[in-house]
Amino acid sequence: MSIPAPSREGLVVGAHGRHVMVETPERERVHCHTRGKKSELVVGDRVLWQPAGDEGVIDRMMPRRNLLFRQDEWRTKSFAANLDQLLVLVAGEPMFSESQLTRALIAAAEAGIPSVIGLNKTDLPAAATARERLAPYLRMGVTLIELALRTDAAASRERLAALLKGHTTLVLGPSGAGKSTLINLVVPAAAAQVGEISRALASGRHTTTTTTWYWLDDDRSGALIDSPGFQEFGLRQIAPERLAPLMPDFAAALGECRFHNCTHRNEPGCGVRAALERGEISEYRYRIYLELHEELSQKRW
Ligand SMILES: Nc1nc2c(ncn2[C@@H]2O[C@H](COP(=O)(O)OP(=O)(O)O)[C@@H](O)[C@H]2O)c(=O)[nH]1
Ligand SMILES: [Mg+2]
Ligand SMILES: [Zn+2]
Repeated sequence: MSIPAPSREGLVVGAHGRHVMVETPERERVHCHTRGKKSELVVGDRVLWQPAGDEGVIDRMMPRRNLLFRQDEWRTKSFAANLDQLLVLVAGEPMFSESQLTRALIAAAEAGIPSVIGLNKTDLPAAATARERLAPYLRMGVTLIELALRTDAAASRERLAALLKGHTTLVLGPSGAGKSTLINLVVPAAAAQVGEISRALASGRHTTTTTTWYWLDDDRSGALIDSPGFQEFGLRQIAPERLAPLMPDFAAALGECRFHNCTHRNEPGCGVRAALERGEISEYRYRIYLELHEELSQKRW
């Protein structure tokens, strides 16, 4: 009678279908498979696995601390699990979409993950407009760090080091904001780290289309996760009445609403609308709220 080998611990640093790259506490990387047809595993997951020849088989996933995901009408897409923080990287050129930024912040708030906004390309004139657009976010307590990743690399690296040290950080942002520049600036041998995973998982030539884990240094005292999918940021997982509590500027005004089930659209005695009148909630944020409320109130299938 053979005794089953004890399970070993591991961290998911790459996932592609049923193929999962697991890193062991001894820093070995093992190509693992999941038993089922589909894998729920995402980068950042902790797992128990068993060796099977040169490769491994996943036994199970450890409980998650959190999971950041997006959900549209048709499907759910996960970014990563067990995150300490989200860094949303934006720029004035190309000018970021405030709606996308808001969606990311709401999804992170729902998942219980703190967010930081990084404004890149502060060397460009368009940064002034970007700063104005970001003012409401600063007022509501979001941390903003200013960066010029290409033109002032040294100062940017220093600011990022303080933010990233000892944490697992997911970086999201629109195309062109400077995510690749950021990763190449703070991750030693970034190309090598991603190459190794994508070769093993055969996840295609387009390495940026998959979520990637990067250690910040040899001590593994922190990690960055680069993930695509900022564009279509569906929030269907959130009930419409959960929206306002997840938006800090709205949440601050909720106590003033006359009706406890106020939707903040046209009810009398609405604290949110009063805050809007007083300029404490920006018109743009209010418009995004109405849009999202409408979107999330549509029939679910
Ligand atoms: N002017 C300026 N350009 C930058 C800065 N950082 C990155 N870029 C440029 O912005 C473009 C997009 O950067 P990239 O890192 O590829 O963005 P990604 O699409 O988010 O990965 C590249 O041409 C970069 O050289 C910066 O601080 N200032
Ligand atoms: Mg890129
Ligand atoms: Zn209200």
